[in-house]
Amino acid sequence: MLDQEIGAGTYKIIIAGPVGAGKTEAIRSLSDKGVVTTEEIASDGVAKMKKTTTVAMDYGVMILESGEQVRLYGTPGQRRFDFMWDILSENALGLLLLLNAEESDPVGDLAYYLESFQPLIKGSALVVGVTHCENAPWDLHQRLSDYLVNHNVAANVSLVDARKREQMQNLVRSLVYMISA
Ligand SMILES: Nc1nc2c(ncn2[C@@H]2O[C@H](COP(=O)(O)OP(=O)(O)OP(=O)(O)O)[C@@H](O)[C@H]2O)c(=O)[nH]1
Ligand SMILES: [Mg+2]
Repeated sequence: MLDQEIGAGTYKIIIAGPVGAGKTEAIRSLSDKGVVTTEEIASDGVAKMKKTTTVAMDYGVMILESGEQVRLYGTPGQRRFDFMWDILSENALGLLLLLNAEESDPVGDLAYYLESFQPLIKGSALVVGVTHCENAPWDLHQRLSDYLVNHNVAANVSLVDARKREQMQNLVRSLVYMISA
């Protein structure tokens, strides 16, 4: 796979979350090298939401100020491709979970992804970014943070826009900081 030669000075992190949360967009914003995407024309319910959807993975590389590389692996949001989640998670050091504030139940989505990625989260670090926040309910950030605290998960929640490179860089930097702490 693409992570064959992972060694000192490289971090592998996973970007996961529901359809349309902005995982592919985040990798495009973050990557300092050409990105690999596997986007196909969306069908079924997803087509109502957006034109294309990730069917296998996204890949990009962010270079830190230290020269270290962060290899970014984006998962497909659609649950019918969830077999890719475990495959991509192998040897990963952290999870950047993107939630979409415009979904009907972002706290339910958080619960679902904590459960689905439990093996990765248990042995690594987690940060949560909430996208599409323009019209988010005022208490969404608090409800997500409370859920994490109540379930003994150490992770920060940030409101972000996946199209904004600097905001996404800050999320990745905080994840790398947690990994190396
Ligand atoms: N308004 C707004 N649009 C965003 C934000 N983040 C991402 N988008 C847009 O949302 C759309 C969907 O983003 P994608 O990156 O394709 O979503 P994805 O998470 O990869 O979705 P799947 O591959 O289907 O799982 C794109 O048009 C993005 O530009 C945000 O914070 N605000
Ligand atoms: Mg995608």
